[in-house]
Amino acid sequence: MPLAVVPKPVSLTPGTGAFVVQASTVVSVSPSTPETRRIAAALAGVLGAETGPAPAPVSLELGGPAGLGAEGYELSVTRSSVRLVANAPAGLFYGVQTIRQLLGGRRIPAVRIRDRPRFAWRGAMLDVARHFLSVRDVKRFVDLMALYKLNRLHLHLSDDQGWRIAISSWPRLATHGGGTEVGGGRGGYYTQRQYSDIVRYAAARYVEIVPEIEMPGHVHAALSSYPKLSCDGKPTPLFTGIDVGFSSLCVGKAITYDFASDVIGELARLTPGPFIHIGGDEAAATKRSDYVRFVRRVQEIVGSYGKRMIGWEEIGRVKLYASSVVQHWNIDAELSALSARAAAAGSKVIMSPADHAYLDMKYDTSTGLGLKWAGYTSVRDAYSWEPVRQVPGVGAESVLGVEAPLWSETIRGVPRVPAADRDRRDRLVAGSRPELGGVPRTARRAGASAPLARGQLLPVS
Ligand code: TNX
Repeated sequence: MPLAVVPKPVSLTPGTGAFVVQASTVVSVSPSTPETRRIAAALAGVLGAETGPAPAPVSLELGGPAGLGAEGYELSVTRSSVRLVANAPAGLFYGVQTIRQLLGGRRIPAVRIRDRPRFAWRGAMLDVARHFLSVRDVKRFVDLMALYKLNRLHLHLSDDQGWRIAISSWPRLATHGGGTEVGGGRGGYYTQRQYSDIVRYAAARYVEIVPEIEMPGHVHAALSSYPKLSCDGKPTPLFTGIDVGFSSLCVGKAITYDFASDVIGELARLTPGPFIHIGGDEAAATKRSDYVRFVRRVQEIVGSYGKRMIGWEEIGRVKLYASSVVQHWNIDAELSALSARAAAAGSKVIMSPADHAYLDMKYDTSTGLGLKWAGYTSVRDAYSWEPVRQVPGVGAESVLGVEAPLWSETIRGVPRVPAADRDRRDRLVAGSRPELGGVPRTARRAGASAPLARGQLLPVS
């Protein structure tokens, strides 16, 4: 069987035999810094080995060819040694993830791997608005992202059904707006302390958190919390269905911009990464001219806090800063053209085509969970698409990377994925084909992968 490393490394040459980890095996790292020691300790934890001084049979080293970049690595496994070289700690970390994927029992098959990512942005998205996910579930997801070398976790923190992050200046957003979810469950929200805990946990795994607050549509939970944000000002109950496109902030009211600025300001302070995602999709209840006016204003607000704005591709209707980023998702050519428009004006594009990258699309007619509005998506469809040939006019120079969104209308927590679906996915994982190019159905695979099933989390402190 070929060695299954996902995503496919730049080069992989199998050797003969395997390195067998012994109880006495030592993992060394040089230079030894707090950051590199953490990575070495994580590997030692995975192998059931100890860390110790160089030279050791398993060695991690900073140095090596500059061509590896900040996230690349070279791994050489023989019967007698495992040597991992990278230019920067992130590269060592990713090399360790490759070792985790190669490890079978105590054996690491002999191999030479040279690897560096094709895309800077390797994302996944969790919709914690439609169904809330606990901090622990989010951390488990981060661990699985790390296993597949993903480095951006986009959190969809608000939608019609729920508001999931505490905002001190508008407390009812979370206390009222976080009070339920699709189907009428309890919902929930993250305190700012919990959000910061997620940010730190992710950072230790080289994953940057990208927070999204939806505007000007997908805002029913906010309007129900503060009716003055709507044009008619009338109180409304929370919403637990799955319709879209019916709610809008009142673009003509001054208070709308106080709200946007307060929320974005608090999130910007809590988020070390450079991006704030403002949603911007499916604003069917907002007049087109209002939409353009609103997003332009919000772009200025995001900039005033020193952050860069990301929005779903509908924001391509607006004159964007070159630093703003557009996220392609539509399967409709006319809407996709908005990404091309933004790219032509200098913005970068994240590729999340719904018919390839959406983790909530069913595999086929027998899939229990998920939706099918973008069609059924097999693992092959999800793995073998070409990100720089998705949208005419959005070529390699404009593609920042790829992201797989997991919308949660039908998803209620990671552990509750039915066993039948899990088994099916385990088989798919077992049969995975590293020689296929493109982008893996990462989180789908990840959700089923052995490390989660065994309950093994990545031991990075
Ligand atoms: C479209 S993708 C949406 C979401 C839904 C998703 C379900 C996007 C920007 N909007 O509101 O959850 O489809 O697949």
